[in-house]
Amino acid sequence: EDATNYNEEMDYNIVGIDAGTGVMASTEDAIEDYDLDFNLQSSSDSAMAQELETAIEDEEPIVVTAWTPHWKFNIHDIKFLDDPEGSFGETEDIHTIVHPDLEEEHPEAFEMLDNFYWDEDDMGEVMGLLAEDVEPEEAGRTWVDDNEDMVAEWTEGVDEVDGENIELSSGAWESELSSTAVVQTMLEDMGYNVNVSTMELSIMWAAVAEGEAHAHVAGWLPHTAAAQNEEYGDDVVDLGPNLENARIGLAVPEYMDIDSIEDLQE
Ligand code: PBE
Repeated sequence: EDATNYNEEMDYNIVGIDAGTGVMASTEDAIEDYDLDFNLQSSSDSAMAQELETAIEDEEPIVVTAWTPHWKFNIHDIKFLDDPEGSFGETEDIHTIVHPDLEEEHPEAFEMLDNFYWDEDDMGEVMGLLAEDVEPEEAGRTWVDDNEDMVAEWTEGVDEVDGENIELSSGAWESELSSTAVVQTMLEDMGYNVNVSTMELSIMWAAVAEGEAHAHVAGWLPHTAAAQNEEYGDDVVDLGPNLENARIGLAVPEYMDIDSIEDLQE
């Protein structure tokens, strides 16, 4: 079976997530860069995962927008397609982004957020719970209770507070729901009242820049959120990576006999 056959079977369709995300913008770029005869269908993280699951059950071809960390890479045999044109950038890091006043107004929260740093396996444990339909708050609590040593490192020497309010902005992607839930639990254990709002990517950045939120832990840089960083970067403080080696791209099931985005060309 060659790539052309797959394309017809897939109805020349790439299964995407919510419009406005970096991975969707990069997929539009890829369609141009590789001159692909494909439509990009927008949906949501969970709807895309559902379509992927159905295709895999039936061993049908499918191309999805993808990123790691994501639980679907642990549960399914799927692979990134090579991207020789670099439409999706290189591997990148997920940064913690805070409002410029946070350090002065809530120094304890600032310090903990500055210390927050984990890896793909840690995040994978929380995402695994979410994939089993555990609510984010409960998943965050479970992870914090199970990882006292790491938590102690992030809060070493940091004072507790008495009921100050902290607003976190987040996206509704499993990776961000996981990191945000852990940070929320940590802040609550320090004595904060924490409110989490999920919103679309640009709004999430704008909320921190405009002071409606104190922080988000979802800054995929330098590539995925390049446009948002360009627009809001001067009005926020970047506390650096909280997770390294993240990646976005297009992915297909292992049973598909293609390896590169170029194989989707006619
Ligand atoms: N993501 C997860 C988002 C940001 C976090 C990679 C799906 C995106 O902008 O593409």
